[in-house]
Amino acid sequence: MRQQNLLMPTLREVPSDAEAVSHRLMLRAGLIRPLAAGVYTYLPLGRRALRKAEAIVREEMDRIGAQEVLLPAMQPAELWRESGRYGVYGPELVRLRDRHDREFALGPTHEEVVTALVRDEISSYRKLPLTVYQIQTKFRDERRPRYGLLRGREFLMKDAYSFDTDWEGLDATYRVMYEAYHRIFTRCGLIYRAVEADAGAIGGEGETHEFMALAEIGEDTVVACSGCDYAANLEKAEAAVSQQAQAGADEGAAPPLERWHTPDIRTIAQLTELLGPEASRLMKTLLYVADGKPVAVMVRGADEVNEVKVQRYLGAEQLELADAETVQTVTGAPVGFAGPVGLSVPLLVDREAAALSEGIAGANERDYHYRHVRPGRDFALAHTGDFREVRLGDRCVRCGEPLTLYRGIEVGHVFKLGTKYSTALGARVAGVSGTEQDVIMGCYGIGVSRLLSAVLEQHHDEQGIVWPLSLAPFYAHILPVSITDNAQRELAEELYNRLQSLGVEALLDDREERPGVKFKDADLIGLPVRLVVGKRAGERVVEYKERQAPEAESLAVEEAIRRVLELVKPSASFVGVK
Ligand code: 9G3
Repeated sequence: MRQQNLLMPTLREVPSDAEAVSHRLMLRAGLIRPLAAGVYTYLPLGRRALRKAEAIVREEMDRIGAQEVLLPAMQPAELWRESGRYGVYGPELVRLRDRHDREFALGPTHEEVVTALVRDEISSYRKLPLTVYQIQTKFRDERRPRYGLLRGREFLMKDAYSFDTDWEGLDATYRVMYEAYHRIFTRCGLIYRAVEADAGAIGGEGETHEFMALAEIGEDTVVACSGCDYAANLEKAEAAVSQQAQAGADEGAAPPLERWHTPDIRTIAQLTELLGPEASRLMKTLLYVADGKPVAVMVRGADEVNEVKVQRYLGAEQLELADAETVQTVTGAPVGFAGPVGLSVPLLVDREAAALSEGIAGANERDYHYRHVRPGRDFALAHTGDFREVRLGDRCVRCGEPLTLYRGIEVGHVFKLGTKYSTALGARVAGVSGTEQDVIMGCYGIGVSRLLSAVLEQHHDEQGIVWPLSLAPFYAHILPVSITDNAQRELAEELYNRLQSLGVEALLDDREERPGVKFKDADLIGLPVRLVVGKRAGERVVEYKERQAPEAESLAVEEAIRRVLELVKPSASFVGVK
């Protein structure tokens, strides 16, 4: 490709509304342009990199025998009504009416569509197991699209769906898909972790894992053990129970409950300040509304409530913090004085808080707390469990070693769905014995466009993008220092033609620009290797520099070509995999 013609509008200035480094780089290097919030145009460089990511995904899906299909984006609302999800998703589900006023959704995912396909086309167990996949644009009207392709409203996803006749079959399919995901993310040059996850609204009856690319900008938090391979999304992660909680509340009698006048002490911080070392005995009670019903959750003062764990325990569809008015109504006191004693709503107590022999808690009365609150004596321990958020300093539930926490970008998510959709939509097969049975499903997603952003979050430096070979839009960047110098232009053209004919995708910077501009742009778009044709063109000597090498090397053009092939060939041919 000749750069003079290439549609690659680079920017010197960093767009102010782009907070993520990958978003800034994609805008500056001319990979994407915004059309609307969370809606992007892929310019040639961005499209080429996206195609490389697709090719890797496609190859690994084909390798495990998944069959590529292309499902419609326009989905009849009836399907979503049959699955019961039409009402579950609010404004995030893009809805439209066709010319006959029939209701449709623009597909955010395709469980309903693909289950209906299997229902209509497959009736015998002999056709199973079956896995189909697509690489297709999804629509989710995010309230706050941000960080460029990291959270868009229209994005590219590979979504696969598996259909088995029994759970053992699903377990096998899941494992094969899981391994394929490892190959995909490794080939994309990502640093990532597979973590145990929470199935969230998709439901499903089995395990689920997320593939998290490590990046500070990531919206997810990963908990990983330093001593074993335990790793989980913070939403689901659990820590070892503390010694004290293991020992259980010591049976020693606690002093009697004592009301304590605490005028205008409303926050845990103020209480912690006031209590000094006694703050370790703080009992923090928060009021929530779960599917419209108030519920209280108590954790120790220094802990945070893990709302996903609470929601899962309650089996609630919706869970949100109670507003001030509800707190007043339920506890009889304004926010800041809620406590477990005398509560009229269900109380979930984290096992670490339940293990306190005595504690300080709100008295459910303005300006009053209780001291010497004893779990089990002063309030019932009807619901104790793991309701706290894991935090730094906790120990691994498996091996007891310290846990570490870091930010991650969810680039993949695999689920064992079970029969949630096949039962709802009637996808059944006649089993071996002729009995009808609902097919057992799994679903497996990769955010292909999000993957590009995750790669750039991990592969850049001060000067710009540093493409991993596998995703680079071009491999070799040929820069004649002066395009008006005949010797330089001719040698650059020769290099360009020879590399192209050797199957190395090359970009020739044939612009009449100052050398400094060419070098800056080359560093910004970050192709793997740069070949500069300068003053020594007459001797057929060029400068060879890999994007991350500190220095360039002067090489005879034949040697330079050999080095490019050595660097690029193994990854340039997708067809054969070693
Ligand atoms: C919706 C809307 C947003 C959604 C969903 C449905 C996420 C929804 C979960 C999944 C599960 C898997 C197959 C590929 C891998 C992920 N956001 N999910 O179901 F209507 Cl508006 O998509 N689907």
